[in-house]
Formats: sequence, C-alpha cells, structure tokens
Amino acid sequence: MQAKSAMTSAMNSATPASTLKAVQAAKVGGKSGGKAALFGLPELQHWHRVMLEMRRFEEKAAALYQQKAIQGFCHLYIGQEAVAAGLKATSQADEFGGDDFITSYRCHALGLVCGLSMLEVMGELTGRVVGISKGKGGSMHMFEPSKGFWGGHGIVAAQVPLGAGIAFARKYEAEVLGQANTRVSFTLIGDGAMNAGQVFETFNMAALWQLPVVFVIENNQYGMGTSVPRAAAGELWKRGEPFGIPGEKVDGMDFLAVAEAGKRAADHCRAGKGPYLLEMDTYRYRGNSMSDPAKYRTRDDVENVRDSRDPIARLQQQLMTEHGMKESYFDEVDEAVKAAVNQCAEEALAAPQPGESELWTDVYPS
Ligand SMILES: Cc1ncc(C[n+]2csc(CCOP(=O)(O)OP(=O)(O)O)c2C)c(N)n1
Ligand SMILES: [Mg+2]
Repeated sequence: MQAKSAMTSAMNSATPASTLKAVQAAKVGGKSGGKAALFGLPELQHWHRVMLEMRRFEEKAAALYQQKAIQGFCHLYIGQEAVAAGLKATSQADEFGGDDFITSYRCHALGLVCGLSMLEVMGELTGRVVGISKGKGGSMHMFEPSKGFWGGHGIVAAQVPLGAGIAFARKYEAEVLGQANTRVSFTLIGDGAMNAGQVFETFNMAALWQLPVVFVIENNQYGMGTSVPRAAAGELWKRGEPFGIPGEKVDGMDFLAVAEAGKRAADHCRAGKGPYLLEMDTYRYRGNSMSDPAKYRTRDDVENVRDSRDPIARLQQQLMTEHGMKESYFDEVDEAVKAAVNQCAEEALAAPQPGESELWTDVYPS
C-alpha cells in the first residue's frame, strides 16, 4: 500500500524538499516534544499560505456578515489556523482514501484545508447554489465525505461519537472486509464540549474497541463566554487516562508542534494501538460567533496573544530567520490571497440562491 502525505500530494509542483533545519517544537506540557524535521522549505511555504488563506477568507466572511450578505450563525476560526493546517499536513492517503476529519460548527477552515474550494465554502455561507450544500446548510453544515470532510455539526459534542463511528467503519473495513486501509479519524472537540457525557461514552467505546481515532481538543480557552477554568475540572489532556488513552498537551498555535504531535498520534493509531488524545492550546481571536460582543475578556487579552503567539506570524518569522526569506515574499503572497478571496466572494454573491424546488430535495424523514 502506498501511503502518501497530504503535504506531498498538495505539493506536486514543488521542487524537491530541502531538509528543514531541526526546529525545536514549542511545547507547553504533557509529553509533547522532540525535534521536527518533517517539512522542507516548499512545504512550509505552502502551509504558511494555507493558513493565510483561512485567515483572509474568514476576515472577508466577517465583513460580509456585517453587511448582512451572510446571515444566521457564523463561527470564525481566526487564531486557530495552525490546528487544522498542522493536522492535515501530516495526514495520509492510501489507495482507499485519505484520513477522515470531523469537527463542530467552527468548520470553514477545516473544510478548506480538506479540499473544498473557497467558492464552495463562501457560496454556502452566502446561501447560494454554488455552496457545498447548495446554499441550504449555511455556516455550520458543510460536508464532503469524498474528501474526508465529515462536517460541520451544530450540536456541541455531536461530532465526537460520529468521529469514533468513522474510525469503527475503517477498522471494520480492514478487519472484516479485508481492506488494508490505514485511515485515521481526526475528531476535533471544543474545550466546552469536553464536559458533555457523550464524550466519555465515546472514549470508553473507542478504547474498548481500539479504534483508530485521534481526539483533538481545541482548547481555545472559552466555551461561549465561559473560560475553561470555570467549566472544567482537571487537565483536559488527561481525560483519556481512565480509559487508557494516551494524551498530551501541545502548543496549538505552532504549526510544527501540531504537525509533529498529529503524526505521533496518527502513527499510534495506524500501528493498531487504539485512540490517542491531543489537547491543542490555542485561542480564538473573535467571539464565539459573529453575534458575540465578547465582554468576558479585554481587547488587551486578545492583543497579547496575537502579538506573542499568532500562528501565521510565527511561521513567517521562522521562514525569515531560518531560510532567509524576505518580507516582500510574504507581502506578495498576501496580496494574491486577498485577491483570490475577493474574487470568490464576488462569484458567490453573483450566483443565484436555491430555487423553491430545492425545498423538497435532500430531505430525509426519519
Ligand atoms: C448541545 C448544545 N448545547 C449548547 C449549545 C450552544 N453552544 C453553541 S457554541 C457553544 C460553546 C461550545 O464551546 P467549545 O466546545 O469550547 O467550542 P468553541 O465554540 O470554543 O469552538 C455552546 C454551548 C449547542 N450548540 N449545543
Ligand atoms: Mg472553546
């Protein structure tokens, strides 16, 4: 079986990878650590651009929301980009398909990194037929299972048992149907969602059946307006311990640290050792959703994190100091990304809304 990393397939036009000088992965606790030499310069440039695309795309979405061109719920991922990018960067594909990803309503960036086009996501946000759910799902309901992207779930923690279910299917395909796949289910969970009962039920079954699932807690410090210390007892990365699920805490605003940890976790699953848990220490710069005035923290709180830990600025800095890249390169990339985002917004808004006949399609009575 030919395993191929997402990075390699995304980089098919790249020059051969030069070896990245060993970079000390930032770590904040747990068992995270070690040297990262996973990526060469072309790959790092690629993933820097991917994170910038997420950022500029969502800034545009915020502007369109304020203009009422996007309505309903809209939860932005700004600040958390390194998590989706770092996990995807070390995910793999084999002849049966790629690794699977599932998350909450905060799903636009993960959709993009899994291969949805900007137009498919922006079309969905603006309720247009060009959207990935034909404009009928909106911000929280985007899916493309053929690309390993399983959504997009509005009910807090609902994606967690579903993520384990995907892992169960992969194990069943391998062990019962004889399909030698090595696919892993990356199941993303908010810090607030970690207190939901179904998460513990899922941990039990995933450990009992040794499912290939990486539970990724995105600890962005808040569940709506409630900070983690007010809501959660103990350390989140240790919550798998009673079930024998190894866990570690990772600097979720360091692309390389996320990628390293994602690889460690996925390797564990692929070796048939069952589930793994990663707590990503990250931060959301915007409110819970666009309608949240975020009065539970100060502007300075956000600025301090943005100034010291921003994942895009950090990778840019690393590329400049370790690879001698010039600021002008990053300015050019930024201009190109902004142009692509503006164009996709124009195209989305020029597309029609779904017609009345669409009221009667994709409806599943139960
Ligand atoms: C079962 C359920 N209860 C409450 C809500 C309302 N709600 C929407 S977002 C949210 C916060 C969840 O926080 P967290 O899991 O930390 O994820 P984050 O929003 O920070 O990504 C809540 C409680 C919901 N959607 N579903
Ligand atoms: Mg949270």
